[in-house]
Amino acid sequence: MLSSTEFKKQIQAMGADLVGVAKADSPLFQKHGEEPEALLPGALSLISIGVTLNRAAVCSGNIRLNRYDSMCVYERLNHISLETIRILSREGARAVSVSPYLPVNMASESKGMKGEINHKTVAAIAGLGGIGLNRLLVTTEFGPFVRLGTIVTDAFLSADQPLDENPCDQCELCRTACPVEAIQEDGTLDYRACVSNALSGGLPGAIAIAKKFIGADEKEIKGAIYSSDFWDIWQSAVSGIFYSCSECMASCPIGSD
Ligand code: B12
Repeated sequence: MLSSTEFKKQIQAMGADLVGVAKADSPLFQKHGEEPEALLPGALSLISIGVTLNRAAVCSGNIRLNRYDSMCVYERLNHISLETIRILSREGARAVSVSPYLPVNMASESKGMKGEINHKTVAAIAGLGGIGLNRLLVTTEFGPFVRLGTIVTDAFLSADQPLDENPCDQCELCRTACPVEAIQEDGTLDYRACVSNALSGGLPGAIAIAKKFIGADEKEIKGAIYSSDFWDIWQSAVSGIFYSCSECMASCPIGSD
């Protein structure tokens, strides 16, 4: 039988900055459109893991420093998830980890806009932070400067509680900072606006370039192939990191000293 406290310490020792546990049957999952049981029949617990981003890199205004930081953080999350599953397996439990970003379901209904499970929702239920106006998980210690992972297991672990108070104080700096005004007053996100800006180096950018080939002459095709946008998409494809914007995160003052 695993002790939750000891287990969390083990996960922290692997490099996690935040760890929390949510009960798979918490009514909050259903309320926010999540179904842990669909990922692992018999699921009892979800382990939420946060690894901090480097605020200096995210706020640098240099997208390559920002992306490289994310690459490293995702590698750490992958490593922690794999090792956590191995520990659980040795204890006789089953577990699956949900990718921190890709792969996601690209099928027509969600079109890549919905994770296998939403890590922010799991993290909020596991008490890591609250959902901020910027629509990110905002923690007391590090603000939104964390990337998240989730492990679903049939091991019973004692659960943490959601925070009583949301660390986001609705200061609106994220709303003002968003270059495409995607954050609405009521806290909803204009996904279309965010995607076209934040994913210009990803699939939406690739589709925009592919469309330029339709009915184009040789000169226009060459123009598209030799454009910096096309080359950036190639770079994103080989590195696996394609976000071009983090302004809603970079503008958040929470957790800075
Ligand atoms: C699809 C996706 C996107 C989409 C959609 C964004 C979104 N709001 O979900 C796009 C491409 C626009 C996007 C952009 C970004 N993303 Co993104 N994205 C994802 C991905 C792959 C799935 C998220 C998902 O399922 N969304 C579905 C929609 C419906 O969820 P939602 O808008 O958040 O709304 C739900 C919750 O907020 C919840 N909820 C609302 N209030 C409350 C209150 C409580 C108490 C609870 C429990 C739940 C809850 O209910 C809502 C309805 O289901 C996740 C990885 C993952 N598997 O979770 C990363 C992820 C959410 N992205 C992340 C980041 C950092 C970004 C960007 C900053 C880009 C960047 N530089 O990396 C921007 C930020 C945009 C923004 N302000 O939201 C991080 C967030 C980390 C954090 N601290 O929160 C994640 C978790 C990746 C990771 N592993 O860390 N992303």
